[in-house]
Amino acid sequence: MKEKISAIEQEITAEAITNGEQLEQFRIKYLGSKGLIKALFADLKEVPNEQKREVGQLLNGLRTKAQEKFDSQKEALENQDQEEHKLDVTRPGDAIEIGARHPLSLVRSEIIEIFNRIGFSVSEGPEIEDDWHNFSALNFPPEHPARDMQDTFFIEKGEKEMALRTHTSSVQVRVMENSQPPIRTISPGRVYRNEAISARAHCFFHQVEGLYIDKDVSFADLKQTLLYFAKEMFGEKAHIRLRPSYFPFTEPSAEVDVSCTICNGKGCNVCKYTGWLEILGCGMVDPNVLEASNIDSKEYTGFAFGMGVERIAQLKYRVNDLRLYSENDVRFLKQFTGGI
Ligand code: 2U9
Repeated sequence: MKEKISAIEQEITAEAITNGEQLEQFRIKYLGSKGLIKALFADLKEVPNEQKREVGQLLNGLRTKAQEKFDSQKEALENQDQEEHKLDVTRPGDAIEIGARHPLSLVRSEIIEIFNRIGFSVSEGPEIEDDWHNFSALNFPPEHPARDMQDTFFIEKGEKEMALRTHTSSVQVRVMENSQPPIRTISPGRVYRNEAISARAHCFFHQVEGLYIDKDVSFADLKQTLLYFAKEMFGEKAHIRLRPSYFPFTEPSAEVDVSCTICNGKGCNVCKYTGWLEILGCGMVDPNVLEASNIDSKEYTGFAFGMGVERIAQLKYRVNDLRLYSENDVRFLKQFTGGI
């Protein structure tokens, strides 16, 4: 028995432990419930009584030695592990790529800031609209082609037929219904049209529409407001011209061109040698539209305008394909300044 104890003691001293796996094998072999030391303790009953005390002390010493080796090796391995995974703060850091704001978001913010400076607030509203707010309240006759399936995405929502809004004028109808003049607001937002997707058309795009209603609002007020906008957006040298047009919700109506920002009106391939670029539509709010939202058209007049954010961004950044705005190609998105 004494020889066995001595042999195991030497074995323990010689045991090399360099990893967690070996440490566990050591524990099982010597300290486990089916290990060598446990077995020796079981054999103690065979030892003659006069030697029991001495052998028992030797066995206790053996167990302590195995336990101490186990504990010290465990600690050494843990320290080694920590050393290997220590953070080296002197290493050069990994660069984090900084994103860029989407060009439409940049232009939308710029338009909002320009109109905020002259007292226009921002109004928002639902993208799923009823016929009244998208068409009827805006003086669209029942048979107007814009209501057609070709132009509008209709949705069945409960009992009522609804549609994806085709313009943000619907938001302004809601503003008129819920407040009385003076009203001076712009409504930016996404709108939907049932069109085949191409470089020049998309099934959704973004608008900013404006509405100003008060006593004595005139066409001259409209013209000056739009000239201010054009100069702020395209530079001090910008001029505008208005061409007569037609919209159901405004009378009279006009389309607005800005002098070409590339050639300053001399003529180039961007403006197709006309010197002008179309940027928005506008007009005096039709009295029928005021009355439909309970605003007295004898007391109040108003002007309205609408522009496509994609169109303004296209002129500002020379984007020649509308699809680029929604394809999320980082090579395109990285080109616009403005940070996050
Ligand atoms: C109310 C009354 C009238 C908003 C207007 C336009 C003219 C216009 C187009 C520009 C390019 C739409 O994005 S586009 O395709 N818009 O030409 N929008 S006047 O008139 C309103 C708005 C609200 C209550």
